[in-house]
Amino acid sequence: MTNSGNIHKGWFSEICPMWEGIAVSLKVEKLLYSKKSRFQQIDLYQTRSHGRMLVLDGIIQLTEQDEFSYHEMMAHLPLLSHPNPEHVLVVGGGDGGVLREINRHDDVRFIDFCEIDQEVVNVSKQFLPSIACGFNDPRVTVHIRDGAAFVRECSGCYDVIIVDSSDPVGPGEILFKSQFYRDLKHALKPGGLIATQGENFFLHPDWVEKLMGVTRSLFPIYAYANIIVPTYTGGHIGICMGSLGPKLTAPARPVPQMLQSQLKYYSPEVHRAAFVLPYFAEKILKDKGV
Ligand code: SPM
Repeated sequence: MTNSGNIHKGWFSEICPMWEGIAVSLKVEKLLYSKKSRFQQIDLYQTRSHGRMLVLDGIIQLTEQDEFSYHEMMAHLPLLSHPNPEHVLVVGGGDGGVLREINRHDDVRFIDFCEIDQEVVNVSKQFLPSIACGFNDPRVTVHIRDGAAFVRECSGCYDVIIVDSSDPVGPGEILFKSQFYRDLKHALKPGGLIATQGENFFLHPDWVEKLMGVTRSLFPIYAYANIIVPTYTGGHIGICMGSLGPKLTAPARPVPQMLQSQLKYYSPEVHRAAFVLPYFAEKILKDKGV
């Protein structure tokens, strides 16, 4: 089995200098796809226990077994925090998982989807059909280009912007800069809100502090939510949220029964609970004025 380098005796390990000394490992049975695109190394594995797994530059982006937790929360927390989200932008998330979840909302009328790497979309459509199933929805316009540049050109366009980035190494790095957050704010309609991939407070308290510090400096309402994702190193990941109006920590409206019946992770109770952080994480944010 050839690969991006982190295979030993049939086990893939996610080894990364950003989380030195710790790695998630999955037993893999077959490498289904492996190619370097213009932007990154893309690998797609069949795992023993977690279905198929998408890996970019050696970092796990999703497994079929637990992708629902991240994708549901990245989409439904912001969309259900907004009273009437009609215009939505997704930056990143070329696998289509967040898009699939947004499409479940009948009240959303227009979705711009901006991903830098066409190859990630192609591979996901080919190998992850249950995830990359939303691209043909008539409400969706796909833009294959740099998300930071796309956002910079928008002014007052969106009710909700969701940034499903990889980690701040490689092509995702620019999506963690303060200027990008300023551009996100500028791209919102009055009363709009953003949700961005917010890293992990066990492994990266410095990143969480930085992202929440920027969010706090720009938005009158801000909050950090927590999601359990067993196959991300550290076992969880956060969402940084900033709002120009709606409160974030509870749903703004009832969850339609049809929507709830399709979900496995999100519920109104989980929405509220996601913002309750362990004492040390709360303290990190408070001590830094966040
Ligand atoms: N649609 C799936 C894309 C996933 N985007 C987030 C990936 C983050 C992976 N690394 C998490 C490591 C936690 N330190």
